[in-house]
Amino acid sequence: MPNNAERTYIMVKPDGVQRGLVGEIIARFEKRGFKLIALKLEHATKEHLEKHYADLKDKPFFPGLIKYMASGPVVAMVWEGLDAVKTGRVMLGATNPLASAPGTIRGDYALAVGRNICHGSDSVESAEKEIALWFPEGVIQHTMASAEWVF
Ligand code: RTP
Repeated sequence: MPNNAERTYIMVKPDGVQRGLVGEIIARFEKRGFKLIALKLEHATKEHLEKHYADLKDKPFFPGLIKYMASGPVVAMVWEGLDAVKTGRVMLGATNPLASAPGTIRGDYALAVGRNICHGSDSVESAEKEIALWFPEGVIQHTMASAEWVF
C-alpha cells in the first residue's frame, strides 16, 4: 500500500442490495480512483451485526438497526486510496439522507435514516476493526497495471 493511502470498509446495506444499487456504488468508488481490495456478499447474523454496531448498543434504534441489517445480504468491501476513510464518508453523504447533499450516494438514492443504503468507516481505527471483523480470512495483495496516480 502506498504511504499516502489508507483503507476503508464500505458496505452496501440490505436495502441497497434489494434496490439494485450495488453496481452503482461500486462504480462510484472505481471512477473516483479507489482500488478494490476485497468484496463479498454476506447475509450476516445478528451476533455479527451486534459486533459491527457495538458502539450503538445503548441507542433506542439499535434493535431496529440490527433487524434491518439482518433482513438480507450485504455487500462487504474494502477500498484503498488517498484519504479513503474521509473521502468515502463524503461520497456516502450525511447519515440522515434528509441532510445528504445531492450528488452523494445517500443524497441521490435515500430518504430515511433507517434505510440509508450504505455504510462507511468513520476513522482509520474503525476501518481496521471493521475490516478484521468482516474479512477475518484476510484480504489478498494485488497490484493493478495502472498509472501511479490511481491509488
Ligand atoms: P453507518 O455506521 O451505517 O455508516 O452510519 P453512520 O456512521 O453515518 O451513523 P451512526 O450514527 O453510526 O449510525 C449507524 C446507522 O444506524 C442507523 N440509524 N438510525 N435515529 C435513527 O433511527 C437512526 N440513527 C442512526 C442508520 O442506518 C445509521 O447509518
